[in-house]
Amino acid sequence: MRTLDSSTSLRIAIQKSGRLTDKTISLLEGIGLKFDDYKRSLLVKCRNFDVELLLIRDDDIPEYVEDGVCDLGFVGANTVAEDQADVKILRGLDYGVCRLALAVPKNGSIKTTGDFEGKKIATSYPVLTRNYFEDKGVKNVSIVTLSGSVEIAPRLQIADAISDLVSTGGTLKANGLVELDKIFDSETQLVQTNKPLSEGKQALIDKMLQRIEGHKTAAESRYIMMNAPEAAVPKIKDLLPSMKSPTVMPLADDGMVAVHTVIPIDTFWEVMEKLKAAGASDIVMLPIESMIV
Ligand code: PRT
Ligand code: ZN
Repeated sequence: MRTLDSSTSLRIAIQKSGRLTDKTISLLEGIGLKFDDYKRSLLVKCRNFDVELLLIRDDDIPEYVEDGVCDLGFVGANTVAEDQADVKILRGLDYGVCRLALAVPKNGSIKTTGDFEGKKIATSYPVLTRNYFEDKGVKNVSIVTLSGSVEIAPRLQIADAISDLVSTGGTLKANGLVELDKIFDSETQLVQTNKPLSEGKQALIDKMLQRIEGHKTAAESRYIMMNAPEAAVPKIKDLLPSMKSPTVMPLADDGMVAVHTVIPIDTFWEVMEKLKAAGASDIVMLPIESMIV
């Protein structure tokens, strides 16, 4: 284990190969960090920042960050919570979204949480599962800890029910299981070590956080352009849920203008129909790479 903060590079732990890998890399690239082939090496230097990536199993990330071996980590909230890791959660990132859920055989005898008294439950998340039953006041539950293929445990009669991560629900369905309750909501988190960091590293982390915020805002926004009669501009301005006043530019045709602005993506279709009714035409929506408001 390295001496704390002896390295000048900001070291970031990410999952080597799994559900979070590509999205984490594309987020890092999206905020301007450049890497050479990250699939071939365990430790990858960033080409344009004093950053290096350590590619490891997701289960190891909370501990590496807690111990200060890595300064930052991108990892599921489920893993951080299960490990009860002593790390600082900087922010949630809306990918790797899933939930830890309690599931039972479809036509079995367990219908409510109270029915778990004296039952066996298979899971890879013994801590979160035990906490859940303690909170519900169900004391007599045996937890069978499995590292994978948890969904098959009831059919093998290893357990009466399971608690496992669910995203689409397809795996539960395919195994004749139904969700009874949600134990924990999860998404990917950016976590930081609680060990002291140099000013330089902290400044780099702050810069990354600001860029992540800009990247997220950009992903949720669209650049919208339209043409309209000058007389329609006041009405169009009222309709636009833009963050700033729109740009209005004269067109070659007399009395016509172009209106440009940025709007939240979820308002686009509703707003577009109203803009058209207000006299706008040639409405174009474009994705935005990144933005700092
Ligand atoms: O090798 P390593 O240990 O790094 O990887 P891993 O196999 O432990 O993890 P991986 O890549 O499967 O998952 C990494 C992280 O992705 C998890 O810790 C969660 O934070 C997040 N995540 C998001 C999920 C899912 N969605 C998910 N659906 N992790 C696992 N699943 C599994 C679940 O366990 C079940 O088997 O997918 C199945 C259910 O999916 P649905 O869509 O059928 O409901
Ligand atoms: Zn894992």
